[in-house]
Amino acid sequence: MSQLCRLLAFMLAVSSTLAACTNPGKRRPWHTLSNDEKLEYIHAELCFMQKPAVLGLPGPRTRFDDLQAVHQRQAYAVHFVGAFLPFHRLFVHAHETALRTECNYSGYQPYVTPLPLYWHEQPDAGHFHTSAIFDATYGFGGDGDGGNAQCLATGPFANYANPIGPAYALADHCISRQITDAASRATAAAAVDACLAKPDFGSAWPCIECVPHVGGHFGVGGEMANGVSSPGDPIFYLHHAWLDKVFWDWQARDREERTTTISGPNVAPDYMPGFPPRPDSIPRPTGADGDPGMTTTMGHVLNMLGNGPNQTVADVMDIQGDFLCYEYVEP
Ligand SMILES: *[C@@H]1O[C@H](CO)[C@@H](O)[C@H](O)[C@H]1NC(C)=O
Ligand SMILES: *[C@@H]1O[C@H](CO)[C@@H](O)[C@H](O)[C@H]1NC(C)=O
Ligand SMILES: [Cu+2]
Repeated sequence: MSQLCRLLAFMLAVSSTLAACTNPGKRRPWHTLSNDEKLEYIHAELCFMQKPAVLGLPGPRTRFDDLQAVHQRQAYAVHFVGAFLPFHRLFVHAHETALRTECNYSGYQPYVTPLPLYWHEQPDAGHFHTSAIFDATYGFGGDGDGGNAQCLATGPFANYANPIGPAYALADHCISRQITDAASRATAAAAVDACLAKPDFGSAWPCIECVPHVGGHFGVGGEMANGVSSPGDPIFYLHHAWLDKVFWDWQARDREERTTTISGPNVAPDYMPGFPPRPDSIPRPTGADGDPGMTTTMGHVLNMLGNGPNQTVADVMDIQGDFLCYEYVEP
């Protein structure tokens, strides 16, 4: 190699080092936050629930609704497929970025205050009812009110008029919950650890999706039990940040291999348990979006329907890469 080439190679190495993630934001478990920090997060979410929608999708009034609509319209493209975990990683990141950039949420300041943003569910498994996350003052509010609609009775989100859902409907309704302790058992440490022990993506992903993922959704119940409109309950984002930690904990056991490979189908089955049937107004995903065939690849496009640029699976496989830069603080 000539002297010039050596110099160029050196400069490239330095610049890619500079571009990489050197100071990751910290996602902390909810229960370790002070009351003031909890309120700061809730206020940012309430702000997000007042910002006018910008994506031009059918239904949304606010930015909060915008993101829910992205999930509603993409439900058949991002569940029961290989891209389930990468898409939800990007989706949680989009929400967190929006709170920070659109609502001045200062929790995300990697160099100052760590980012409080996941619900450590294992200790609450089997008794979600008693979790501090459902505190009416310093949390997400409690259970549904017991009426047919299971509207939130207490807490900061009790009066939100949500125009997206349930499922594919576009009609104002309350945020609902129906906390179900038995279903929440699937979030237990033993269930999570069984997924962490899986040897490859093709077995780890369905384990995470079908066990702790389902446990949290049905453990909270109401809107969260609806696979299509579940981001209508703001607790969705803390549940999915936790699942993202589970995914990352699994990836970190063999980081090189598990951030560079993916598998699984790219088209969901027509029948998906927990998901209402797809109406004709939602196009059937064709799947091979960036993939050469019917298997999810690193080039698979994660479509955010205009909420920021699309990313590929490869962009989000490493949470400390060129695009994402955060880490999880252990509980
Ligand atoms: C965020 O901070 C900026 C600058 O201080 C301010 O102009 C803006 O109104 C704030 N936005 C919200 C939603 O608080
Ligand atoms: C995102 O991906 C979808 C599907 O490939 C495409 O139709 C859309 O134009 C893309 N959006 C952006 C902003 O690139
Ligand atoms: Cu989802």
